[in-house]
Amino acid sequence: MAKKPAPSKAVAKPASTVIPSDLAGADLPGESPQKSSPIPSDAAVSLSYAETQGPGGETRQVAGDGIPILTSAQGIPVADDQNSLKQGVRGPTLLEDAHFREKIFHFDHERIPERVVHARGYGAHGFFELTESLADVSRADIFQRVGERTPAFVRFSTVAGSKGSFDLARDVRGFAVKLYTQEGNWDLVGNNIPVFFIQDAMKFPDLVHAAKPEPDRDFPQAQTAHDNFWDFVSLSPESIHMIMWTMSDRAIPRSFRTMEGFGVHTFRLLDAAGKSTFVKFHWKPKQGLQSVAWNEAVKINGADPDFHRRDLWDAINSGDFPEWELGVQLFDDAFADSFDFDVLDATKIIPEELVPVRIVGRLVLDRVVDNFFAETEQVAFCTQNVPPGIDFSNDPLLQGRNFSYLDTQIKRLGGPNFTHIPINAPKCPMAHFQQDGHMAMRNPKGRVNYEPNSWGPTQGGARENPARGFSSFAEAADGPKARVRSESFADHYSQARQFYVSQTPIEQKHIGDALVFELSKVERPDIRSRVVSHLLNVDAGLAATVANGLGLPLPAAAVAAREPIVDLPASDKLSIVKNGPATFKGRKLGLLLSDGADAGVVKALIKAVTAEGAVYEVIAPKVAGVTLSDGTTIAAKHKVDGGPSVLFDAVAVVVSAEGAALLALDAAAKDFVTDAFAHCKYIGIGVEAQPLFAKAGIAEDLDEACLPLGKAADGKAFVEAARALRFWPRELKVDLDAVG
Ligand code: HDD
Repeated sequence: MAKKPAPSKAVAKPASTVIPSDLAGADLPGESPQKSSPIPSDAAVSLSYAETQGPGGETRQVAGDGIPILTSAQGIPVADDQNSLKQGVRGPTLLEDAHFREKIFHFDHERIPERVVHARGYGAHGFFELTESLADVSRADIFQRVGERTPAFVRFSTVAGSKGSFDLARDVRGFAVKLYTQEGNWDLVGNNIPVFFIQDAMKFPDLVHAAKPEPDRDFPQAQTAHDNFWDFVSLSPESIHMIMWTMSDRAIPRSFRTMEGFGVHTFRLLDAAGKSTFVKFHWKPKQGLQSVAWNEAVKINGADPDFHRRDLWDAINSGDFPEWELGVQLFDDAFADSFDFDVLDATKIIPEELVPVRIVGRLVLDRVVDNFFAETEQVAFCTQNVPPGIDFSNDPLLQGRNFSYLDTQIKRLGGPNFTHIPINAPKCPMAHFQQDGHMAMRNPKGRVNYEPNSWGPTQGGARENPARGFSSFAEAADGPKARVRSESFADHYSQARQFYVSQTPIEQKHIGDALVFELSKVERPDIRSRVVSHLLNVDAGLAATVANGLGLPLPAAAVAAREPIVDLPASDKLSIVKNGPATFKGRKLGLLLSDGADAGVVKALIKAVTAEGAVYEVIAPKVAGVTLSDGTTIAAKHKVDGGPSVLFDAVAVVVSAEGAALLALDAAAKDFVTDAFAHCKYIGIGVEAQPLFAKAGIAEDLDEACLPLGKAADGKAFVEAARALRFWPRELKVDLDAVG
């Protein structure tokens, strides 16, 4: 039994309020205790306390000493937030303790259900600016006035992992954009891949069940490298085109900022007369496309599971605002009828060579969220949110989504009033007669809550407007009611092949490597073999590589529902490498330093990196930093084992002879250089750094992407070389799969 405290302690107030004396009463940012007079004119109340504003502009009660007073959610000032109310010093806690009960009750309810897919996401605010009018084809207000800006919120996400999973999963990325237009919210809920796994929404629960952790064991988390996923794929040939994309480096992007976004489905634009033009939406990153290497992704997940969200947060906060162009592919019925595939089939693209992408605007993300939960977690995207001038096609995947998203938001956010949450509320005027329900925050005022009514425009409220209101394309539909898949959806391999042949050799190698990696995690040989049987319909070389990588006899090709077209032309736009950036701007250099490092070289390198519009982070034996050869000190961002090279686009090692000898003893420092080398990065090497490379075992292998940093001028040359981002020819020397 615990010892009874001495009586003197029992009566004294325990010293449990731990505000350091030097902070008590300090003016924290945004909390200046100046008095304001917010008393509404209709409330002749005299306050017994002063008021001040918190960081979000919220009013706070202020004590005589100027410190804001903690209150309960009911506004009742709190005397003690450290101890629950007890009967006797060591007695039971009392049910009467309203402050305790409120605090714990609220905490117990802090979580809402995570999204069933796309649970892990990260959002930011920005704007869309129209750069070319689409008034010729759409009456949508957002497309009318060049130069006009529309507020936007974007949420990027992975698909399969839970909310607490890691950013560099091999996965599709969500690219969901909410545009607060003057005629209502437009949600373009897309992905970073322009096709999808399935053609009919009926299959979505099966796809997602198969991809998520297996239900009995609840693993593997956030990965498709397991039997259930590949079993589903091997039995669903419609997914093979998407598989080519997810096994490519598109599924391991360097950053949200270096991904494309796609609306995926064919939508319609409608002009004022109701004339329809088909459209596909594209977001093209100004930063260029870039991905990481798979071995690197695996290590990033351990070193910094928040790699992508941190990258976006840092870029926006440093003023390096990511930007995408909005492109549209416009086409009419005649094109749709002549195209080799069905434009309603979400497993198909329309190559840009056939229908060029017309750039009509730009999306800029320039503000991080104030609060992750309030904004990123509570944002509710719904594919059915489209303003007048935009409409759906009959894509059966899109049609199913239009039901699913509203349903899921009601489940997730707990009721029909999720549009009252600021992140979801339109920024244009609204008027309707919907009312009540959980958490209703703005029921319409007045007596009239129905229409038609005869109370006149002021009291009676808003009226429908056939001219301005949303109208659907007057599409005629006929035919027997049936559960069918159109014959025009039957080709599953031709565009998979087109994607594969559009890749550079290194990208093709990565697709083969990814398939071998994933299928090597599949326990059942028959599933592995069935996947290869589909690959044979895509590309014989790829199928042979994968079969060889698995040590598997080549099976017979799967029977194709429709004979694949094998000579679709390659499309350069499908390659990441061919659409990479031209500069090192927005990238990050990892600079490994030691005490005594050559100050001239370090300073010149930093200057060159900064001039390029890139950033750098210093890695050092101690996080306090290093003292350079000229006596200047420079702070480090990471201690060596906390800043592995996988976190950087390129690395440089500038150390003194003693520093090199010290680091050569350290496994993390050796990993730093061997990983940078294995991941085909550009490496800058100071003159004294050689012993580290020698001890790491790569001194003999250094190639033309390992550049000397001997004099100040070398810094600029190094940064210019690193614009190429990766030196892929090296991979053929550092990877068994390249030779095996
Ligand atoms: Fe979905 C979320 C994208 C097919 C059902 N989906 C969700 C998000 C994105 C996509 C980006 C996350 C939105 C956010 O950040 O909050 N989904 C797609 C794309 C698809 C697709 C590009 C195919 C072209 N989705 C799809 C189908 C269904 C769903 C066929 C169901 C019939 N998707 C959902 C959902 C989610 C969702 C269950 C989970 C959370 C949410 O909606 O808000 O309703």
